Amino acid sequence: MGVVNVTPDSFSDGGRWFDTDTAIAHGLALVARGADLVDVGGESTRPGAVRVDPEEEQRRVLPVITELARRGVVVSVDTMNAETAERALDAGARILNDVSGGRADPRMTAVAADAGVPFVVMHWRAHSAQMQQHTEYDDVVADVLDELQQQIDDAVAAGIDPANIITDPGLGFSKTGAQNWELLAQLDAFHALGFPVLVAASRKRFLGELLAAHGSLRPTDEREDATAAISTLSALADAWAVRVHEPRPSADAVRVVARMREAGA
Ligand code: PMM
Repeated sequence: MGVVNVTPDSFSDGGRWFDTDTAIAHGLALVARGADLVDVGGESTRPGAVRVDPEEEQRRVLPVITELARRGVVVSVDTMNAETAERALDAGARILNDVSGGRADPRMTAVAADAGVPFVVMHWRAHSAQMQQHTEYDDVVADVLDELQQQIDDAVAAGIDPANIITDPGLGFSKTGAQNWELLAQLDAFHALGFPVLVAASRKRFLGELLAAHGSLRPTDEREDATAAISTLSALADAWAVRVHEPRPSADAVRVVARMREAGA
C-alpha cells in the first residue's frame, strides 16, 4: 500500500504532494514502483496535529481519488470523517482506512457497513493532539489486542461484515517507540484475532530513534532501509499489507519472502 498524503503537514512528506496534479502523478508513480493499492489522505495524523475541516479534507482528496480510480488504481481513503468516506467511495475509493477504527465519527461504521467495502480498524485511543498523553498500558500487547477487539466488535455490531475487516496495531498512535517494538515483535498475536493485518511503520519516528546518530534522529527520508526490513518481517508474519511511502524496496522484500516460501522456507 503506497501513501499519498495530500497535506501540508504530514511528518514525512508534508507539502510534497499537496497540489492535486502532483498528488495524482505521485499515486501513479507509487503503482509503477510496486504498490498494489494507494492510500490517499487529506488530514495529517502526526503527533500534535490539529483536525482539518472536512470540506478542506474533501477538496484535497476527492479529485485525486477520482483520477486515480479512473486510471484503474485501487484506492483506499485515509479518513476519520464519515462524510469524506462516503464521498471518497462515490469518487471510486474501494477501501476505507480509518485510523480511529470507527471511534472518531459515530457514523463511520454505518457508512462502511452500507458500502460493503474493506474497513481498516486501527487501534486508536485519542486524536493526534492528545494521543501521546495516552500511552499507559499494563501490558501493551494484551491491552492493544483487547481494545482492538472491542473496536472490531463495535464495527461488526454496526453491520460491517467480518470478512471486510482488516486490523492494524496503530504503530505510533498512543504508543512510545519501545511499545511499537513490542507490538511488532508480537505480530502473530494480531494475526490470531482472525483478520488480515496491516502494518504501517514506514519512516515513523521510532525508526528515526533507532537509527539516531550524534543525538539527532535519522531524517525521515533516510529511514527507508529500516522500513524495508520491517516489511520483510511483516511478510514473514503473513501481514496482509504494509503501508509505505516508497513501495519499491518493500515490494521487493515481499517478493523475496514469497520466493523463499516457494522454495520451502
Ligand atoms: N499511520 C499514518 C497514517 N495513516 N493508517 C493506518 N491504517 N495505519 C497507520 O499506522 C497510519 C495510517 C501516519 O503516517 P503518515 O503521516 O506517513 O501517513
